[in-house]
Amino acid sequence: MTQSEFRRVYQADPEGVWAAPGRVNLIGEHTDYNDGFVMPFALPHTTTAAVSRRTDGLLRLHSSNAPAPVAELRIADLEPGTADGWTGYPAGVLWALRGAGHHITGADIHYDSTVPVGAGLSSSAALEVVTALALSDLYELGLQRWQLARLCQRAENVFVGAPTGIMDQTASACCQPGHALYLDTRDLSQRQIPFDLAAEGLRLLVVDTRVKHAHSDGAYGERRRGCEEAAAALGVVALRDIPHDELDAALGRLADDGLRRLVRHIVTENHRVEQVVERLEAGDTRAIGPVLTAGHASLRDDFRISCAELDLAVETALSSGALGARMTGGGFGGSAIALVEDAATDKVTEAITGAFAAENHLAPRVFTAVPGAGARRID
Ligand code: GAF
Repeated sequence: MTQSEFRRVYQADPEGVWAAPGRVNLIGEHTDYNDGFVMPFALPHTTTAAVSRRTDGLLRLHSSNAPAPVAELRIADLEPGTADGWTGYPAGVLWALRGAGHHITGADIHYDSTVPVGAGLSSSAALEVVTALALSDLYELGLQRWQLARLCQRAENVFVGAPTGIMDQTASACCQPGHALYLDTRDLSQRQIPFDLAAEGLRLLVVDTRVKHAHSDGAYGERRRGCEEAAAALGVVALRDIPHDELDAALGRLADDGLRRLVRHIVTENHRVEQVVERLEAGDTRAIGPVLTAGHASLRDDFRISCAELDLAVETALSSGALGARMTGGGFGGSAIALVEDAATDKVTEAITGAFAAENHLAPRVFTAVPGAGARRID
C-alpha cells in the first residue's frame, strides 16, 4: 500500500520502506521533562514511510492520511515556522539532522499511518522517528536509536514548538515486542522488561476517549514551567533529584500549594515506576493494578490534567472489574488504559461504552494493546 502509493505519487519505486510505532505509556507520566523514569511500550499501530533520496536539495512529502498535493520544501531554507501542519514534523527532522551536521541532499517520502491521531498515542513521534530512521539508513548516517530520539525531540521542541520530553520518541525508536521499556530519561539508559499479558490471562485495554480539550497544549507548557520553578526553589537540577523518602521535607520547604502538588506528583510517580518494575520482575503482574490506579489519582488531583471523559473511563473500568486503570499520555483528553482479566474484557468494554453513551460523550474506541516492535525497515 505504502509502496504503491509512492509509485502513484512520485512515478518511481521507493528505495525502501520503514515503520515506526505509536506508544502507550504504562506508568511514569510527565516525569520525562523532570529527568525521571517512564515505562512505555510500542503499539502495533505504525506510521510507514516509503522513501527515496534526491540530489537537488528538495524534500517532497505526501501522506495518505492528509490527502493534499505533494508538499515541496527546500532543505536549505528550513527554519522553525517554514512548514505547516503535519509536514512540520518530518521537515523538523530534516532541519535537526542538518543542524547536527548531517548532509542530506533531498528525499521523496510517502506516509501511511494506523496510529490514531490526537489520541495521546504518539502519532507525531511515530512520524518523526520513521523519517529519521529512513534517512539515517539511506544516507548511512550510522545514528544510534537514542540519537535518533534526541534529534526527533529537538525537531518537536524547536521546529514544531511543542515543549515535550523524550519519552515518545525513545519509545518509538527503542521498544521491543513483548516488552515495556524502563527508561531513565536523564541519561537514556534503558532496560527491556518482559510484558506478556496474554501469557498470564490478562489484557491491557486502551480507551481512546476521542476528545482533546483545547487548552491541552498551553497547560502542558505550564506544568513544565511549574516543575522547573519548583526544582529551582528546592535547589535541585530536576525534580528527579528529590528522593521519595525526602518528599515531605521538600514539600515543607515550598510555600506555594500549586508547586507542592506538582512536586508530589512527580516524586510519587517516579516511585510508582519503580514499584511497577519490581512487581513485573517478581512475576506479580496483577499487583501493578493498584499502582496504575494511584497514578491516575495523582494526575487528577495533584497534577490536575485529567478531564471528565478520562475520569469516567477509569472509574467505570474499575467499578466493572478492572485490576487497575489510569489516564495515559499528556492529559486533557486522549486515552486511558485498564488492566483486566481476559474474561472481564467484554464486561469492562461494554460498561465504558454504556457510561459514555449515558453522559452523551462521543463513543470511545476501546482496543487491546499488545506490545509491538520499535522502528524498523520493513522493505
Ligand atoms: C506527551 C509528551 F510528548 C511526553 O514527552 C510526555 O511528557 C507525556 O506527554 C506525559 O508523560 O506525550
